[in-house]
Amino acid sequence: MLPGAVPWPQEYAARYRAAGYWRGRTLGTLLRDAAAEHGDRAAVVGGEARWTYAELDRRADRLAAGLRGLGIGDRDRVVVQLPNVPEFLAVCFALFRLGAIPVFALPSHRAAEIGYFLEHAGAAAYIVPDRHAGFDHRALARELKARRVIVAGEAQEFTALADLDADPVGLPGPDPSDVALMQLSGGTTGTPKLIPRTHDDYLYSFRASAEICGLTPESVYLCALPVAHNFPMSSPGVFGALAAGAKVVMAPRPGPDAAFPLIEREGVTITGLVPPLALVWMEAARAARHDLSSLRVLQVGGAKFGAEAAARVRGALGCAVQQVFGMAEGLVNYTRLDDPEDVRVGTQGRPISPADEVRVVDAADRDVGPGETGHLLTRGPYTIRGYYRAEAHNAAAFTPDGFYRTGDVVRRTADGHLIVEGRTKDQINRGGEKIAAEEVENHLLAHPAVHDAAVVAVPDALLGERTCAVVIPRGAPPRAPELKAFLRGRGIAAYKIPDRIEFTERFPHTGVGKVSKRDLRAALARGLARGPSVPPPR
Ligand code: AMP
Ligand code: DBH
Repeated sequence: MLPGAVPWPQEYAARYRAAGYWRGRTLGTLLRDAAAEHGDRAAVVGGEARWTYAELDRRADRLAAGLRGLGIGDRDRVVVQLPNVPEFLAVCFALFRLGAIPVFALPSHRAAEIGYFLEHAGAAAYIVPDRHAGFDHRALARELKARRVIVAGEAQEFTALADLDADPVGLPGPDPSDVALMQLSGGTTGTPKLIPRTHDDYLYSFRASAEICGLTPESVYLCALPVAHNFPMSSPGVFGALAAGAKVVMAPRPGPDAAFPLIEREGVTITGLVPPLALVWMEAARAARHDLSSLRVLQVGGAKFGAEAAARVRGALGCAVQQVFGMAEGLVNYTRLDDPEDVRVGTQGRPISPADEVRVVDAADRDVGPGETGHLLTRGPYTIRGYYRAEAHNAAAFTPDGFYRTGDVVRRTADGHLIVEGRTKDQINRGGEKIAAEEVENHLLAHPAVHDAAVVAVPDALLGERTCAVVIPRGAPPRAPELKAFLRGRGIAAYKIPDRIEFTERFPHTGVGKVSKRDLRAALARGLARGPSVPPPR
């Protein structure tokens, strides 16, 4: 196991192998097998490219040889920050075959996040597009003085991905029980956490997901969300689609303008969206000039999709809704396509695996009864036992017997379906994008006119939640736009910039003297927004 990753205890590993969940295969061989079976069929479509399975397999091999020529090899971490392009898949499979470990950054991440990933992962290389969504990723690479920058596109002084093309070489391939890739956690602390997923566990999660979602070689999966997210990557996502011999269509943007024409042209059968996008799609479909009739399943997850909205999917888009409640740490719940209407609309589903252990507990970790609300703990064949290089944090984020404390508050129905009721983690879920309050607070505290800061969620009709930063100024309060510009200057992703900034003279406190975010949210709801001279109501 990669040093810094936490393995499953022997007895659990043995159990998961014996049950056939872990099959001792690597992600690199998945594509090899698929190419042998579906060689001439389309594997991925994006931009001008349309690659068959044989073509994707060949490109992965040639790129692996090229990367090896650069000195990238077994267990090297490589930060991959690519948008939804076919090259993303070639890069992934090349790295998997080398035993190198992609660390998946989002295209929206900037200097603060990328600098941290490069450093914390001890990255050997950084793979970027030239420009994406108006941003020059080479300039960021330059600013960060990243080692071995590889550019998909115009490389300038860096290495062009297209030039990493060499005759395939025999590679021993990694150990299936070792780390294959790292996902990012939305996190709750000052720094994002890296989630090490093994070949065995990740393969199982998306193979089983593909089965639950009914994927076949005739399916067409539209990757609408940024592919680096765990949801479009593995639930069942692009990897699950490839495991099923289906076709992956890469959408450059998730909005109806880009997605609807692709659905019509490629005959898309399934896609996954976060709730705000699902609402936008449903609205746009009323006036759509495109034929969406190929669509069979709309998956919605990342944040809670309300029952009223879920009930409208069939009428608006002519397809079934599937709720997905997952986490990059592992556990994924799905409503099944043949579940009764009340389950598909009113719950967030049940786990993938019979071996997923789910506990709903009270504050003292005692199990609560069916239908009662409590904290969700989980352990299983594809849920990590620890974050990468985070020993102290792991001690709090996992129970001594290895259950992951999800920070979600749920209710479990008598027949085992989960309903998400809220969360205890100090995080904002902004339409599926997770924001750790502490991370943004730390950046705010770096401003000379900020004495203290607390970042909380405020309800929002479209996004579900938006972020509000409440600031106690030091002296004259700075202007809100100036604070936002300051945060952008700190190099954080745009989705973490608070939507709203309010000033106050003091925070409400809990009994033990911590800032009471619950009271702060309530104060905001009552209209804290009256300027810096008004203390929060008691
Ligand atoms: P992360 O750990 O950053 O991958 O984020 C996973 C978290 O997203 C979960 O623990 C939930 O808080 C939230 N989440 C994901 N899907 C749903 C859903 N369908 N309903 C409610 N919350 C969700
Ligand atoms: O929000 C998530 O992280 C998520 C949602 C749905 C996820 O990781 C997943 C499915 O796999």
